[in-house]
Amino acid sequence: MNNGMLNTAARAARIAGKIILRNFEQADLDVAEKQKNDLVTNIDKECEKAIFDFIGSKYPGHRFLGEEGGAQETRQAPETEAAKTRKPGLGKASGDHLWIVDPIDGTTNFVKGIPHVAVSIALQINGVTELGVVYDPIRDEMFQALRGQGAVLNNRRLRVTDAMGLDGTILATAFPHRKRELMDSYTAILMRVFKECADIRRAGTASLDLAYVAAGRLDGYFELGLKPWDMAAGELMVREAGGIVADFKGGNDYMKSGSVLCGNPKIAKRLVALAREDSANL
Ligand code: 2AM
Ligand code: CA
Repeated sequence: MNNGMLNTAARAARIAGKIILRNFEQADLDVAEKQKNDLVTNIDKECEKAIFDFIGSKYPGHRFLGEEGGAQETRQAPETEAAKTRKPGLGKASGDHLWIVDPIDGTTNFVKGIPHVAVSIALQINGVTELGVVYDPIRDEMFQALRGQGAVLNNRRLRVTDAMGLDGTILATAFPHRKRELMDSYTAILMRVFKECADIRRAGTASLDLAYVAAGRLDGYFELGLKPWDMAAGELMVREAGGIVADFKGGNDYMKSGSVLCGNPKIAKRLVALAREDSANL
């Protein structure tokens, strides 16, 4: 892993960001429902292709997991001429590089013309997230994280807040719109949390919720039913900004379970304490 890969991720995110801006609030969007209450547009697909093509041209042989490419499906990057003629045994086999991409996080916001969307790109090497970028094209904010080297927003170093407990904090969350059967557990947790904090935001773009926690704009965040592409980049960002990311039981299983909470160590600990009781099926 190197800064070149982080730069590639950021450049790919800007390419997608331009496509998003060009199509924001345009009337001719082609909107389809992937499943109930889960939208995809022709622009999500165009952005994903642009990201895959750009990264694939730099790193042939890397694999991709994109929201619009199907959850189970990974795609081989298009091979360059150089890669086709490369002799076996030369260079490191690169099948262990997996780019996890959400081309438009906040598609529902995008469709409704709500200016709160992001491009999220992470790279895992041998299953470890090494870098993440979350790009907000509307505000031109580029959040970037490199494992072990911190997180930045447009070159400013990020740090989670120093809240000592939930009292006075502003948190973010989202309703389990993809998993409505979890609504009762979720509501129970939400009410316990709300009693202790100052207020809660629900903005609809998970990657930005995570990036905002990293940036200290929010004190914490919790949500369930997330997919890997919603959180892969943002969760690294929170950790690199000094935060803790956990599942609702306090473990590390959030990428698999989709239940995630975060904040500084004190906030994360308190959120786990409030979530644990209802976390049996989360
Ligand atoms: P998406 O736009 O990439 O699908 C987690 O909340 C994620 O679910 C969000 O980052 C967003 O990702 C999607 N999402 C948020 N609110 C939603 C809603 N009301 N309906 C459908 N998808 C939503
Ligand atoms: Ca998306």
